[in-house]
Amino acid sequence: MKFKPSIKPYSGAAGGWGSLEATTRYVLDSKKTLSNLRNLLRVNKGRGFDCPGCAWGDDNHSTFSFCENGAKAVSWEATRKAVEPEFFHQHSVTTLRQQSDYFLEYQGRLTQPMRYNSVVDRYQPITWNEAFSLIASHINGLADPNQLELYTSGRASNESSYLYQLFGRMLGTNNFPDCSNMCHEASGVGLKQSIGVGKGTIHLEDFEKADAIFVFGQNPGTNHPRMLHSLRHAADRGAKIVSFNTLRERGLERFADPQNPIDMLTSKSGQISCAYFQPNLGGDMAAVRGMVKALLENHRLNIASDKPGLFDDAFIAEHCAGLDEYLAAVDATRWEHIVRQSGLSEIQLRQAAAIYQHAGRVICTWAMGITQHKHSVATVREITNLQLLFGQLGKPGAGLCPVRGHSNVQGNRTMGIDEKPPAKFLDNLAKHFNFTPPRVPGHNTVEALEAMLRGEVKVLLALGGNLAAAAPDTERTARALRCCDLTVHISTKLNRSHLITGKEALILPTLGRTELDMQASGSQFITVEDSFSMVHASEGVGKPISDEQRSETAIVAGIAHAVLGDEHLDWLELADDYHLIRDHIEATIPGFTHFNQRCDIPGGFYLGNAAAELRFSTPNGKANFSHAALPEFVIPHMNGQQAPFTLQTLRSHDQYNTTIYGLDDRYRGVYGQRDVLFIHPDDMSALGLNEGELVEIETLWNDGVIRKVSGFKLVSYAIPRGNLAAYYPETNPLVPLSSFGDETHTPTSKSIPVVIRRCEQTDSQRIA
Ligand SMILES: Nc1nc2c(c(=O)[nH]1)N[C@H]1C(S)=C(S)[C@@H](COP(=O)(O)OP(=O)(O)OC[C@H]3O[C@@H](n4cnc5c(=O)[nH]c(N)nc54)[C@H](O)[C@@H]3O)O[C@H]1N2
Ligand SMILES: Nc1nc2c(c(=O)[nH]1)N[C@H]1C(S)=C(S)[C@@H](COP(=O)(O)OP(=O)(O)OC[C@H]3O[C@@H](n4cnc5c(=O)[nH]c(N)nc54)[C@H](O)[C@@H]3O)O[C@H]1N2
Ligand SMILES: [Mo]
Repeated sequence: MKFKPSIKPYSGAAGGWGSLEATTRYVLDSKKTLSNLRNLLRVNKGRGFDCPGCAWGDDNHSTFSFCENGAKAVSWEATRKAVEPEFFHQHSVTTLRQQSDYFLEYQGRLTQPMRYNSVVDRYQPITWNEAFSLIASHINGLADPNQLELYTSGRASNESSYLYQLFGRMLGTNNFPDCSNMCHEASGVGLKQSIGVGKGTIHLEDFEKADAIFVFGQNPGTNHPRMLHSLRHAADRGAKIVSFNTLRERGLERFADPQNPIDMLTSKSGQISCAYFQPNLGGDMAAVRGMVKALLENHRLNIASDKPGLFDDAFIAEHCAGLDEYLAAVDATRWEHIVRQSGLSEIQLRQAAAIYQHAGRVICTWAMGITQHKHSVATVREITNLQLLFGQLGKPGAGLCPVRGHSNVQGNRTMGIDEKPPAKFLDNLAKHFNFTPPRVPGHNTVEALEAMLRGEVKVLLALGGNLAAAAPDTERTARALRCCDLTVHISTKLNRSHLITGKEALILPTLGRTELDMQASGSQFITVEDSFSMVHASEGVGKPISDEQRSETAIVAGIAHAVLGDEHLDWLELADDYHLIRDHIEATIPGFTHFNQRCDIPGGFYLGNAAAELRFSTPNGKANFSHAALPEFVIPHMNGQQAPFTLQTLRSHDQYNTTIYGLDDRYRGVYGQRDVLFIHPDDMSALGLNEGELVEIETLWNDGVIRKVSGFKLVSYAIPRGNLAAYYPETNPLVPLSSFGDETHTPTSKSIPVVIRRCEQTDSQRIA
């Protein structure tokens, strides 16, 4: 990069000129400026294509709505740069492995199917038919279908993921590890236990009606920039926005709307949060418990003086179970425990409780700061408890809102990308397609990697994503992938997972969501589901860079056809016309009645959410309060010993997961570099270290394995003492594969027990 690394605290608001400037820089940097702009204009309009950025909902009232990071995602995909066979001829896989993730993706779009030749250590061109035959010969040679893993990343469309899961189940496996296992799994598991449905209960419009919005463990300024519009509008009309975030995040403090000319001309920026609390990593369950303790006290005081209590007694009596046990757990939790674990004072938590108490309608949102801990399910359920006490379900302007990551990760689950599929779903498949689906649960991501390490997996198929870089314990993950006989990646861009191969490996180049998808019956659209359970169509407009690229749906159909033939299903016919796939979806998944017709509804259609209508599909038919005790320690630790620091791994402003667009993190004031470690200035001086010095970070874990990265520059930051933050995926080597969430297997990417020491030099290469 041409920029000199620097640290410069950011003084502006999130959004604003900085955001527009950065957007245009990305658009102009790519060589296809005009069509990029045209693409941008079509994002989220008419049928157009769905923004491949995040899973936030679309506001159909605004005429021109895109965000800086959506613009980056679109122009990154629409580049004219191409990785041709000549590139692979020049570079061996071993030499490519020395390159950074940024370099790999920056080479451009994959254009032709490639097969790894281990003799010359290079990828070489192969035809589609040869690729499909190779896959078929491996899969048909398996002793057991469970020797296959089918990974999915959350950009895959409903149509391609539906075919993919059907293919796996017709083969006889439920091995569907996916990115969601590393992401919002705890939200699904926790919400299902509490309210019977693992999805959020609100509509986008509810942000216009809420009196207060509590944002837990989320950085929308970078990861869901369009959410800032909703927060800003809510704040402008007087709603209280309360943030719980370990770091001071600019987007949660102030926001100038880059699409509002008045804001831009007057440099006006709106305050977002009226209160900002910085809990310890993993401290949110304690924080919410503290709020409830304060609210319960006020509730009882009211009742003692013959005033109405605070809680919604009628709602609780009609819809909930487990109140007494929960209140007993709250009574049994001591303030000392709450304060120590949350890192917030009793006064602060009483303040937060007071804001909650005086708001009629409350939305709670959350993301990775809540879900990537050991006790994440308990934390999601604690947030739900708070909402249930006040009857914040089934009314406008109120509810639960896990803000999803990948643009179609929620849709993937709806389509059956699920290693533990509900029995009813399998029954529907069995009946409609007349086969016997497997009933034994399959592997999630961590279990899949462990099975690979044990030598039990022969073939890995990956529908998108970058498992090698996204999964924890980088070195063990690499070893796991190398244990496979065949690894196959359906991808748009070159990434690390292509370079850590099984004995054999294939790269299958696919069209992106922004591109025209022409099949035998004409141009195809696909569908996706956002965080608000809205399903809508998406149709690409850009001309593909190569005739050899195929759509994900066509590739999955091609693989299924080669492996299974067309005895059960005419796979290739389905790829010719996606309407036929949607007919099968309609016949097997509730909520998709008249699916094809409803794809024409602008803005899409709502799938429905039983809990939002106060119907609870839990075993007792009620919304269930949980009554877990606060864990004694929230950070996984070895032998009862607390580590001096807890590290969270998070995203910079210039990245999309493992895709690194650039080396800046503007709102946090970091430029031209990524190997930085955010630390409280007093922690730095207590260790005799100085700003800008390089350190190594080592995980304290209980298996004797040394997990260490070095060359991280110290940056003093507004973060509570004892807490650290650094970017993912550079720090993935520090997350032990065996450290995961209770009931979820989600790697504990936000609570890694570590020590730090001064060091002299950088790791030039972290992945062997
Ligand atoms: N531009 C862009 N957009 C994206 C992505 C991207 O990489 N780039 N990724 C997409 C995906 S897959 C996802 S899942 C989402 C991720 O969206 P986020 O969850 O916002 O992502 P992270 O960067 O992991 O940020 C975690 C935030 O939670 C805070 N935090 C961490 N631990 C704790 C804690 O214990 N308590 C509290 N209260 N706060 C905590 C961190 O300080 C940080 O602000 O974004 C999606 N959108
Ligand atoms: N330490 C740490 N680890 C984490 C996290 C963390 O916060 N900290 N976050 C976790 C989370 S929330 C998630 S969701 C996972 C993400 O895990 P993944 O979803 O596996 O990773 P991505 O980086 O999103 O995948 C990027 C690759 O997808 C391919 N791609 C892009 N667009 C398309 C497309 O349209 N079709 C196809 N077929 N391929 C495409 C490109 O080749 C690109 O290189 O990482 C997890 N890992
Ligand atoms: Mo995610």
